[in-house]
Amino acid sequence: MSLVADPVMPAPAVAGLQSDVEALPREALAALQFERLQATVRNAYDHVPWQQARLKAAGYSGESGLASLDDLRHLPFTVKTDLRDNYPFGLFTCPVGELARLHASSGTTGKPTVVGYSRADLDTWAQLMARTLYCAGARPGDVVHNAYGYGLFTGGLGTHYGAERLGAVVVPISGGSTERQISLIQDFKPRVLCATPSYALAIAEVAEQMGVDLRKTALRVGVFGAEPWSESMRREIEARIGVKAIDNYGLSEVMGPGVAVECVNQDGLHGWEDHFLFEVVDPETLQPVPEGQAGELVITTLTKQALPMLRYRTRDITRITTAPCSCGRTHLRILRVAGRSDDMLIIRGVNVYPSQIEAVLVGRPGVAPHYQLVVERRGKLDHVTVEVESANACTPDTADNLARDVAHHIKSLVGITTDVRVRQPGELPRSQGKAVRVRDLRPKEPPAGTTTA
Ligand code: DLL
Repeated sequence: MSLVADPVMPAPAVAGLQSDVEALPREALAALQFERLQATVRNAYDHVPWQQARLKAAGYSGESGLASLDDLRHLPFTVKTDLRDNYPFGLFTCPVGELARLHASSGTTGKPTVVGYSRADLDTWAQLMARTLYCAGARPGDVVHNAYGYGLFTGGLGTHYGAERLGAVVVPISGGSTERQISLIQDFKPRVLCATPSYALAIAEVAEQMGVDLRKTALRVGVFGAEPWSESMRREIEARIGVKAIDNYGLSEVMGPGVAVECVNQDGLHGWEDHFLFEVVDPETLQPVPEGQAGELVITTLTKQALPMLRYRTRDITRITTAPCSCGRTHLRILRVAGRSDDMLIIRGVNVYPSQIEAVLVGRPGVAPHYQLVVERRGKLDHVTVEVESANACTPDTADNLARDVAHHIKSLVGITTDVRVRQPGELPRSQGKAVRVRDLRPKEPPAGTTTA
C-alpha cells in the first residue's frame, strides 16, 4: 500500500489508526502538503479571476509557482466578507452546473456564505469524515444516530456521508422532535451519537423527564461539535449519557465537519494535515505566533477543487501543538477552540469567551447546565447578566443565595463582575442545533463611513 493512500478501512498500519497517512512522518507530510499547495494555488489562479488578481498583486506568478511551503505566508488571507462580496458563485473554479452540491451558512447579517463541492470534493469529504468518525471511536457496523441538522448546514449531510463511507448504519434523524429521538435511541440501539453538545444535553434532559436512563442504552461514543463547549460540559454530557464525548471541529468555508477531531486521548483535535494547512496568527498583526501560543486559526485547503480556500481567517482562537500523541497519529493537534474572536466580550478590560463562563456554571451544585449571557452597555462600559437555571424549583431566598454563589465563582475564576439572574427549571430556551449563548442588547455600531451626528 502506498504511504499516502487513504482507502477507507484498510488493515491499520498502526493499531487504532484508519490508514497509513495518519501516521506519516512529519517531513513526508510537509512534502505532500507542498505538492498539494502548489496545485491548489495554481487551480485558484487559473480558474478564479478574483484569486488571480490578488495572487498577482502578492507577487505570485502561475509559471514560477511557490518556492517552498514557507511561501504560504506571502499569500493573501481570505475572510468571510470575500465570500459575501463574490456572492453567490464568484469564487468557484468552474460553472455551477459542474458542481454536485451547494451548502450555505446563514450568518447574522446580509447574504449567506455559499460553498460549493464537486463530485471529487464530496468524495474527499466523505473519506475525511469517515476517518474523523473512526478516530472518535465509531466502527463499521455501528448504528450512528445523526442529530446534526440536515439541510444547508454542513453538519447533517457531512456526518451522514462520512458514516456511510465508514460502513456504519446512519439514522438521519436531524435536530428536533426530541422525544422521538429518545424512543429511536432505545429501539435502534445506536452506539454513536452525533449532535451539537448543547443539543446532546437537551436530549439528556428530555430522556430524564421521560424516565429513560441513556446510560443504559447502547450509546458509547459521542461526536460533538459545531459550537464552543467547555470541559465542564464534556463531563456533564459523559455523566448523563454514558458516552465518551469527542470534540469535532470544522467549518463550511473550508469543508464542513471533518477538519479536526480528538482521538480517544481527548487531548487536542488532530487536524488532517494531508488535506489542510493550519497556521495560527496574531489577529492584530496577522503574523504567525510561535507554536503553543494562542491566536487566530488560519486554514488553507489542499485538496478542494471547486472552492480552493487560501489562508482562510476562521476567527476561531486556539493553539496548536505538533508534540507526538500516544495514539500514533502524527497530525498536529488544535487545542479546544474556546470561542470566536467575534464572540469575545470585553468586560472592564477583561477578555471573556462565553465558554469560560460555561465552565464555571456547568456542574455547580444547584445549577442546571443551561445559560444565556445578556450583554448591555451601561454608560461607556459593557455589562453582563448571567441567566442561569436552578436545578430544582427554588424560592426567592434560595435563588438569591444561588445567584450570589455563582457571581462569586465567576468573579474568582474568570475575573469579571456579573449580575446573576436565577431562573426556574425549564425557563431558558433549549438548543436544537447551535445554542444561542449571548443576547447582545448593545446599540449596533453604525456601518463604517457613516456619521451619527
Ligand atoms: O459548524 C461545521 C461542523 C458541523 C463542525 C458539525 C462540527 C460538527 P459552520 O456552521 O460553518 O460549520 O460553523 C463553523 O463553528 O468557525 C467555529 O466557530 C464553530 N465550531 C465548529 N466546531 C467547533 C468546535 C460547522 N468543535 C464555526 N469547537 C467555526 C468550537 C466550533 N467551535
